[in-house]
Amino acid sequence: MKRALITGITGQDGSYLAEFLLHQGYEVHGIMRRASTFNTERIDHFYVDPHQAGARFFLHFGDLSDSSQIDNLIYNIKPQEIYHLGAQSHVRVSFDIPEYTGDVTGLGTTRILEGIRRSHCDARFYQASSSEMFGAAPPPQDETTGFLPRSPYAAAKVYSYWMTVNYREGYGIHASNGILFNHESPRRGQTFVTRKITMALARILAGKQTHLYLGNLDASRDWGYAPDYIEAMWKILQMDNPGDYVIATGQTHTVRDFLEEAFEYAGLDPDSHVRIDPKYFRPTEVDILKGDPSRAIRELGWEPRITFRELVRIMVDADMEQIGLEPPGEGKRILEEKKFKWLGRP
Ligand code: NAP
Ligand code: F7E
Repeated sequence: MKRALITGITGQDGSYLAEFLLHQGYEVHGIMRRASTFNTERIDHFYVDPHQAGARFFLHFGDLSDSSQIDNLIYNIKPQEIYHLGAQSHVRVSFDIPEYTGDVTGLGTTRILEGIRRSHCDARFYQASSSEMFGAAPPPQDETTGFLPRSPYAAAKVYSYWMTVNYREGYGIHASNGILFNHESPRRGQTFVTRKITMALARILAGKQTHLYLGNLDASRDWGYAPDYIEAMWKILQMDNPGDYVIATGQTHTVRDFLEEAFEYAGLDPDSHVRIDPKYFRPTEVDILKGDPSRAIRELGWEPRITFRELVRIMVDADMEQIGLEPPGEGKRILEEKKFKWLGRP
């Protein structure tokens, strides 16, 4: 039985990946912060008592700022695959806490890579690199595009990207970067713009909120569906040789497009409810991201299955249902059709 170790297990991607790997027959170990005891909502539905016979899911306390515990966990668990997804992942917040972001999102990666090197463990390593690293580089962005980071978050991810490449080339570690463009879902954190929109929409429909305050509506992002992208992470680590892959849909839409698509689907007029608040603007913005996933399609045999329009419907349906409303239902139907067999709940 293969053993995987996941950092960021309580996050959007960590929760989906754990579910996917358990479905593939893996033993899954996740690292969570002490504070995450109260933030296990995304993994509660597949948590089983680790003392139960045949249990394959184990949680361990740890923090990316604490190398001794990371070393212990890697040494004791001896995983065959490590998916490093933990990070201070919010771009806007990284301007407020740049030093912390550098420590956790940047140096945290080095702590894991050093743990692998020092323990002589032959784990394959996946680094959660980001399209934010491209920053101001004109689209379309692929594996050959130079990085022009536009935030402390992006700069920390560029550092982690290069540390991953250096440990691969210097020490022969099977270390890969998945350069993932924005991917969203009903499990997306509530302060990222897509989820902020779909949650506010549901709350407005339920009469719990009247207005939604947003920042720059003109930014364009290449938005995909998180469970699609989780499968790409796994495929990257199954390759005989490590490498770096752009994972994207190849389509780009503005924040305004997302807003209008969501409100129209739910039968509301955004102009009556949306207001602009300058506090959500960033000191430096990434204007447009549009990935070229040709290499992943060619070498990994990976392709996104959910379109932008479908993603919006999946997210609106889920948030309406969560607040106790009857959703239009197209999103639920799309998920049933596309059959992500390993998905316990959206
Ligand atoms: P997320 O929902 O924000 O999850 C981040 C995870 O990291 C959470 O489990 C969080 O734990 C954990 N974490 C934060 N600080 C930590 C620390 N000091 N020590 C240990 N764990 C810590 O992020 P996501 O959307 O799943 O993204 C996963 C990874 O992919 C991140 O590295 C992100 O930067 C990167 N990425 C995301 C996207 C995207 O569009 N989603 C695109 C490209 C790359 P708590 O629950 O305790 O907060
Ligand atoms: O912003 C604009 C904002 O915070 C998207 C992370 O997962 O993806 C994510 O980073 C756009 C930006 O995601 C609001 O200015 C307008 O242009 O949802 P976001 P992000 O910054 O693209 C990348 C790939 C990652 O790696 C990151 O970890 O939307 N925007 N109004 C707003 N954004 C937010 N959050 N809130 C607003 O009110």
